Amino acid sequence: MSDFSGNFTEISGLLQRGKAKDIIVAVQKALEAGASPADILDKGLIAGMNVIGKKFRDGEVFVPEVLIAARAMNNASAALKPALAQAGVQPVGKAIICTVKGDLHDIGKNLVKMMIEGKGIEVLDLGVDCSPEKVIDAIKTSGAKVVCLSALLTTTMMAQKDMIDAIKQAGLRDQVKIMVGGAPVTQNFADEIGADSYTSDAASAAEACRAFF
Ligand code: B1M
Repeated sequence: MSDFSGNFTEISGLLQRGKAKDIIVAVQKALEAGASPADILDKGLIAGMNVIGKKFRDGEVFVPEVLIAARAMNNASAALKPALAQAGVQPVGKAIICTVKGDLHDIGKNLVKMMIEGKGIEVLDLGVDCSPEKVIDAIKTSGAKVVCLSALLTTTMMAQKDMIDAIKQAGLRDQVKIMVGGAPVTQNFADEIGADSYTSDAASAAEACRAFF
């Protein structure tokens, strides 16, 4: 039990305002005052990221604000990591994310990654222009339960289908849920190619991903 009577709202607020330096100090102060790392994560950081996620989905904040909040989240998570490891707080699970083969767009993918991390899920980021072989290797070695595929070009949407087909052929389809997204992708397309989830924005993607754990 933590006897920390301080303010998780302050940490949440610093995250929402993207105060990347101040948030490290606030996290360290909270730890010194006896707050549990899990509470700092859940009631401070993830709570703040949930607010940003909802505002982003509702068009109240835009990409720059989300990226700035993401940077604060990364800093705060790094500051919290040793304490979390010591306290034995485990992430709820692991997901893989990438932009598919032939596609170099990564801004949306990075936002989706960050929102998913904000749900307490560890994300293995395989980057852009990602081949099915790379994803298949990662499924085998990481134990990830979810694979998230981003595509921004009409010409690379079909690489999402190729990825799903390759995962099937490798005999791994039952081990993972596959989520697809990106500006040209639709629910119909996702259904056609046999994906488990389509979402149109990063906040909904994070919610859908969390539901798979
Ligand atoms: Co490119 N580009 N681009 N581009 N680019 C688009 C996508 C385009 C629509 C521009 C246009 O013509 N109007 C067009 C695609 C047309 C089409 O196919 N229909 C296009 C083109 C043609 C190209 C090139 C072919 C241009 C050329 O070289 N002739 C080339 C292709 C390179 C390649 O990938 N092989 C190219 C290159 C580039 C840059 C490198 C210059 C740069 C990318 C830089 C980077 O990502 N690091 C770039 C950019 C920036 C864009 C635009 C302007 C912005 C994309 C972006 O980041 N949006 C874009 C036009 C536009 O969208 N207005 C365009 C912001 C981002 C937050 O949104 O990525 O949609 P988005 O992500 C959203 C959702 O889609 C969703 O959540 C995110 C946040 O809410 N989402 C998911 C994304 N992934 C998800 C996964 C999920 C769920 C939701 O589940 C797993």
